[in-house]
Amino acid sequence: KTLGYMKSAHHPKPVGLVLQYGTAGFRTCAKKLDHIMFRMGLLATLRSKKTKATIGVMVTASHNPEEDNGVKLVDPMGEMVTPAWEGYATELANAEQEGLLPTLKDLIEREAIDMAQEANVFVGKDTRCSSESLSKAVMDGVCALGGHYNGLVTTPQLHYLVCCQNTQGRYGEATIKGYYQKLSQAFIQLTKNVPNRTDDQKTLLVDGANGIGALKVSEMETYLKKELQLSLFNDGSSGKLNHLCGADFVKVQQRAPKGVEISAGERCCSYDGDADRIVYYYTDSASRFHLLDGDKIATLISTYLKDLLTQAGLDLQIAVVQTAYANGSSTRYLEDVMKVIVRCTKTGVKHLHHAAQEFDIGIYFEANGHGTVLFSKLAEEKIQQLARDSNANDERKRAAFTLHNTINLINQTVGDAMSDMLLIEAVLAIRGMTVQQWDAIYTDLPNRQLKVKVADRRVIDTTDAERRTVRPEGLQEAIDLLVKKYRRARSFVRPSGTEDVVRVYAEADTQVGSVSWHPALLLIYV
Ligand code: 16G
Ligand code: ZN
Repeated sequence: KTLGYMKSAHHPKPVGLVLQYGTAGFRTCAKKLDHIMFRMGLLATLRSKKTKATIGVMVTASHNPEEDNGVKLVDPMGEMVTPAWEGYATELANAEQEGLLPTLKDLIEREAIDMAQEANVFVGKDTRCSSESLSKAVMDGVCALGGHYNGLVTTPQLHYLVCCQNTQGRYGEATIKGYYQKLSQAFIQLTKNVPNRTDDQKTLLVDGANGIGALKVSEMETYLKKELQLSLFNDGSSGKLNHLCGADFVKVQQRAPKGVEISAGERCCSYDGDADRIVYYYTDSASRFHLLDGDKIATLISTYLKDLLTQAGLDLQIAVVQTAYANGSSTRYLEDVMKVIVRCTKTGVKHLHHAAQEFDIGIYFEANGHGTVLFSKLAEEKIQQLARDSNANDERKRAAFTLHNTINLINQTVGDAMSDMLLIEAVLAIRGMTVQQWDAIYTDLPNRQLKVKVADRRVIDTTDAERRTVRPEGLQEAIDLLVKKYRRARSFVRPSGTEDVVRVYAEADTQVGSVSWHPALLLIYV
């Protein structure tokens, strides 16, 4: 009763419907999600009692179409919920109506949850039509005493709020205003002494994907005191969410979004539907489109941080974490030219985040534009110490201050389009770089991404961070044979974690090479 379980009859589960807590939580067409939302409210309450901390629940389907929705849980430090609880989420979601109470009881017993413990849950939602009623369904599941309805927030804002709440304000003030203040102050500190910042450098075009990011970035703009001036497109006033716009569209289609008036050479960026991804781009004077994706962002940021560490004379280890989708040129540049450690993990933020935590400074980005930088406790302490050290010379101290402000500008809980945007803008300003110069750091290998519908995508099993298949037999050998024919070629096949499809990726040093293997090949094996 204390769980608000009694309301479950208002949120009945369609008999036989089975859903899984996947890479990004539950995600499907919004109509199927009411009972899932209610049950995630219940589960978040239990997780809160178990951890004795505030837990987050975000209602969004990110870059998916407007008709879809989804939900994911946020753990106390603002990170993704642990794998064991992902399993509980799936169990709870799939229990038929009469099995719900026994499943809950079983879970409470297994985790030895003290039901007298107070609970606190932060609930946020994106701008989808369905998010209104679905977030209310979550609140119905949250124990009436312990819920806080945050309303419209970006996904990274919710992660930030949860983290602040559980660290007694050490990470920042647990309000949206606190978020804007923290980021904008750091940005202004970083850019205020940059000589000769031109108007061009202060202006940026933003494609808000007609989503929550558009709403929130215009709220933030006033805090930036004209140090960055945004021309906002796809602000949600007329266009449809993620439709022909947004970071996912731009990355996959490799072309500019609809609704953005872009002139040659202008710097633009696109957010996705919940503002946890960002990609940059521009068109050149020959109207050619240039994309600066997560790999280019990771390279820019690591160059910047590496130089600052050198200036500060700090011996801290830097690593970049990527996935199989990282362009081969970026990996080569990072390893051979920059000489930083590069790690590759499976797709999905939680895997990258986890790997990045192993280093003093872990920069992680998926090629699709989701990413952030993590600083270890030790790294933060060393930087603070140097900034306060009266014996250190000016150059070292200045570098330490810059690092300190950079840390404040970064949302370390999760990839954040608004925070990443400010960081990139600050780096370009400090280094006096144009978007073209940034783009020229290395040249992407031509690449293509396709999806193929197969009878059962689960027959494909991968290894080596999804770069090779082990099943079905013969598939990897067939890919190897084709890839061998081209220079710097690479190709892989993996089952999607969010859609019922198989994804195919290929790259090579020529366009001809990169498309030469036809995804229909897959159908012979699958
Ligand atoms: C989700 C993941 C993203 C990943 C994408 C891949 C999170 C928060 N988001 O959007 O990191 O790149 O799924 O989807 O983890 P796929 O498995 O369908 O290719
Ligand atoms: Zn997203």
